[in-house]
Amino acid sequence: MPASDPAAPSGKTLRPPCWHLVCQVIDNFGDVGVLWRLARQLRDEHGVPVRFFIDDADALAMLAPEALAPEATADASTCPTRRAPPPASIEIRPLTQDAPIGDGADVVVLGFQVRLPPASRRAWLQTPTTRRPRLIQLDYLSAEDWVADVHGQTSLAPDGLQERFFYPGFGPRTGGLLLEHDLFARRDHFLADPANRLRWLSAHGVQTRPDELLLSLLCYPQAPLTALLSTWLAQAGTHGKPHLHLLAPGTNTQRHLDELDAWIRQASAPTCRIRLTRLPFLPQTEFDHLLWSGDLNLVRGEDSWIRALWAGKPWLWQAYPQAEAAHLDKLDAFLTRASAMIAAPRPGPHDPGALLRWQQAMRAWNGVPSTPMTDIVSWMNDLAMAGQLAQQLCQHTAADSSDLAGRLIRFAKD
Ligand code: TRH
Repeated sequence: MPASDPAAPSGKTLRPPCWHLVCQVIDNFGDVGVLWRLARQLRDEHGVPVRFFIDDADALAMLAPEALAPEATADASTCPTRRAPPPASIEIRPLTQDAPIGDGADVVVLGFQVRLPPASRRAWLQTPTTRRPRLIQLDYLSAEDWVADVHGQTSLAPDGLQERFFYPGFGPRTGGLLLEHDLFARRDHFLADPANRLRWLSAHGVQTRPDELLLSLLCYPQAPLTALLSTWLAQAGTHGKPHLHLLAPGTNTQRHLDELDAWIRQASAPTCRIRLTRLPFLPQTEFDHLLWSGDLNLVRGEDSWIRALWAGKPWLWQAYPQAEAAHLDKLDAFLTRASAMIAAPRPGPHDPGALLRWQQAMRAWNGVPSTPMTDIVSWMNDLAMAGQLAQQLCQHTAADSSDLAGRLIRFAKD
């Protein structure tokens, strides 16, 4: 595993540092979603050639159909070289026990606690220390305080394998959050003309009716969806705007969605004021458009959470359910951080009531005991204020916590 020498003698072509990203799909789409987004940003904004090792090509194919085009998977024994132009590339490789991870790489990013396969580990240990690629463990996102304490720590295994831990997070002492440099410009351009939204929705099979409130939904089966809808129908269903729910597909949510569909047809017909549309699985590059099109977005996990935050529309997040309700600590940590950000003396209107309603709605959506569904309905009843709050949160978070890819590159050079 000879690591490359990007600092070639003067007069020779300099090869930009080559990165290997290693992705094991544990469940759903968060692991591949985060790593693929990172790979794209490294390539597009930093000109870094990437080799992407993944154990589940089908998951990647759904998220990024273009990634598995023949040129992306063509065999190559060295890291792709970048000349300007053409731009750097992302090559896809299967993640197997003998995958040549680290071979020719300057940096290896292991996603979400993946272990380096034994063959790569042996090769790494046999390489002279000065020529070893840097090994970085990219961990899960959390808003908890301990993240700033562990971010950047090194672990040295008894056999000499050394890894550094990179923790995404909120605030300057963490790894930050993924945010493309042009995301807000693209979002604002899309939102500037309402025709963009209608065009995008119709291109994805969604027919809206005038005055309908669009709610996009990506959630885990534990989400109290039918309870929320009954409460909404009981409290506000006969007045106010009718709903169109855009249901994003997710392997775990299919049964849930079938039940919901049946429930809506049975419970509220013929006066039903909720329509459902099942969306096809969108390429990741289209997922933001869904969130920009929603009047409110219900998201989950890790990547869609942050995309909803950047969309600046009213949103609720469902934390990935964990044993012993550990996810509720994560939710609390985020809500506490959000309060601090909103309360900090910065320009813009500040309505403590809106913050409180949003926090209560978020708790109810995550099943915190003794939080009634009416808390979500109250939040939904003032979407103008919820939108203002969402925009403030987006701006403050971007100022404090972007941009993960740039921070990761500096971290790797460190
Ligand atoms: O899918 P998620 O629930 O993913 C995860 C996993 O459960 C993982 O194990 C866990 O550790 C992590 O959450 C916290 O939710 P997430 O993170 O929002 O990922 C979804 C990704 O899929 C995101 O990148 C957006 C993308 N996506 C599309 O591109 N198109 C689609 O149509 C949909 C529904 C999602």
